[in-house]
Amino acid sequence: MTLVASAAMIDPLTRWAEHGEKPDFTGLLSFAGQRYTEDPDELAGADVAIVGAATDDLVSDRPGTRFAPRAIRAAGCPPGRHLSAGIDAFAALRVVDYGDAPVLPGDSPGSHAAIERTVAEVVAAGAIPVVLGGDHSISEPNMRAVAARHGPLGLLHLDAHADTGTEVFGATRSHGTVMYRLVEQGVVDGARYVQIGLRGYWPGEREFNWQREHGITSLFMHDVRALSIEESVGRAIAIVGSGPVFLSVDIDVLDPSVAPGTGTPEPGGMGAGELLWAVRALASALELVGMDLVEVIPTAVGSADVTALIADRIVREALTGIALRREGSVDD
Ligand SMILES: [Mn+2]
Repeated sequence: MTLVASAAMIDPLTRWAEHGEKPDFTGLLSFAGQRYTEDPDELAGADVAIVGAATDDLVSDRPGTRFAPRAIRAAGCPPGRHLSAGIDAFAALRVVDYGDAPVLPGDSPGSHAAIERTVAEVVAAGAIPVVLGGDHSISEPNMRAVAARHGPLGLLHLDAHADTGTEVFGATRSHGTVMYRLVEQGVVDGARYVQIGLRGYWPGEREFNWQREHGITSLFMHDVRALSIEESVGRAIAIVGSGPVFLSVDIDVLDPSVAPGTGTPEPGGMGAGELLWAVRALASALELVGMDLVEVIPTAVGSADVTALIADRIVREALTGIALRREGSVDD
């Protein structure tokens, strides 16, 4: 007799239900212990679906973000009430872990197509896709799938790097060209695109001139220090305005002392408290239609990994912000 896989949804918390809580280290590895399915029909009624995009073929420096979706899930903890925001996002929202897109090592066009198809299934169900990268190039299929439904997107891009190169070492498809491509394709509206946290030595005048021509706003890390994170986020919200917005968080916006597990680290970045607050505030103030969190390279297994741990918390702040917004309250 052959066992046939059923498409039923699995709730990893069920076996521990009588105890009220599942220990972090055991049970099916799903984001925050949420229900897991790979069946698009089971997405009906979901508010948010987590998708892994475990591919890193297009990086310009250190690889390893293919290991991040599993590591971020392993770094998680069960749901609970946010002590500052006063809400449990997992009680307020129906969050489903939709598994990983069927990526293939060494085939970045095939992997990107798989990510676009998987995210399109989430979007078709009316849920917000939250995609765990992967290198930053995965934002291209992710945002293309979201924009196919919502039209040109506003973009909040938190990153040490602008990612608006036309090529990196001659490659036009790269984690360093993704935002250039998305604006040129009309997926992102330059006038509603704000970058926060840029620093270091790249890109150059040519790229920044192109950004100015497209009305893109850059809040450099030195601007964030001078203005405060609160004022920076306030300005970004005013520029992006109403209408569909995508939030793209590159973990390297954080200082490498906070999140050392990333491919192109740049000293002088944000602190954890600043970024976690910013993500929640943005998600509660804006009409978020999609998100990704990219460039996490796990350096240890499970909750021992400091970078995967903060990656989990970044997604939780976004979910808490979305839950606050649906309740009608804005985080300040
Ligand atoms: Mn990036």
